[in-house]
Amino acid sequence: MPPDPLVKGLLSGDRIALAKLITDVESGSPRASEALRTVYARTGRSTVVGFAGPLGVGKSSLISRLVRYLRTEGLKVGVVAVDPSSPFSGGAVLGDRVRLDLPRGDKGVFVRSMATRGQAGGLAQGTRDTVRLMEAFGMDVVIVETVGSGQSDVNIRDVATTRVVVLVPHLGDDIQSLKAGLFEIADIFAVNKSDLPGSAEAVRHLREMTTIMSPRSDWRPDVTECSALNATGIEELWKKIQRHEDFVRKESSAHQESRDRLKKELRELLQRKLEERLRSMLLEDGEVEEWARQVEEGKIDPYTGSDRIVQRLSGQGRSKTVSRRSPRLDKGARPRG
Ligand SMILES: Nc1nc2c(ncn2[C@@H]2O[C@H](COP(=O)(O)OP(=O)(O)OP(=O)(O)O)[C@@H](O)[C@H]2O)c(=O)[nH]1
Ligand SMILES: [Mg+2]
Repeated sequence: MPPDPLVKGLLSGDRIALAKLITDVESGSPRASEALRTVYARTGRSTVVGFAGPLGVGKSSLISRLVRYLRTEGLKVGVVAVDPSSPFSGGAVLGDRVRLDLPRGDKGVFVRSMATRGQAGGLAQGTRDTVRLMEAFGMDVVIVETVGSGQSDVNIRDVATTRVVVLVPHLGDDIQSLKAGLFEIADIFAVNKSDLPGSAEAVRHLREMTTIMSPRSDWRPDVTECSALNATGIEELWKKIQRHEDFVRKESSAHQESRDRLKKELRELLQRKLEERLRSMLLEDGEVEEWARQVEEGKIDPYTGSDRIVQRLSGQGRSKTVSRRSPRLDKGARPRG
């Protein structure tokens, strides 16, 4: 098959091709999976940074500052803003929430929003795929913004190699309730709004907690202070991100994490593909359809019905031709396998 011109465009830095392929990913078009297969070998080399944290702590503002800083360093940056609560994708509603403040017309930056609706393959997979397309496009850094602390549809652990959890001074009770979840995902804590009082104390408190909490790997979460408002601490944040990226490249515990990420992705993809297969068989396979009907009509119990269907799907008891005619189920008799 000749290579898709869109893929060629993507690899040669055509922004329209990138945008179109992301739309294909969202709609679950077969062209998207083909494109991803083609470019997969070119992915996995960019720095992928996830930003999470409670509502309104300044994630988008901080990302905007970081992107501007990275641009002065000559790095190309992609941003994926994930919003599970928004029903719209790429439209005005999400645009409001993301609020990225970036220079217009900069060809070295590409921003894309993702919402639940319109995600044929699920939000997590849509995010993974979009990150990969941005990597293949040639972005040095890809930043993913998610809401919440990882309990949302997209856990940034699944998509990013370095996870920044953004907090603000005086999170109060929040920090207690979030503690466990946050420590599970954070490689770096960024205490934003350091222009407000209480920042140094929050940093001290978090540092103490990082020494008490048992680490999930050899990495102890780093704590840093910044203000997106005043543009302070941004370079420091980037240095900490790089320090973690160096760690990831060297440590075997981090390699294990990357294996686990791929294992999880494979499981999720398999689940989705098998579900699709099941759905089409429920509609098209006469035998499966008949077992289903027998259950619905109360002629056989759902336990037996589901066992028979699984046997059928896994090829046991498969008849040579798929018949629209049902297996004979005499009333009251146990169906045959
Ligand atoms: N004082 C102060 N305000 C800030 C700072 N950073 C962001 N803000 C303000 O905090 C509010 C929320 O900022 P966003 O960047 O939209 O926060 P967010 O975490 O992306 O918000 P959601 O995506 O809705 O969860 C805005 O009014 C910002 O102007 C900061 O460093 N200092
Ligand atoms: Mg935001």
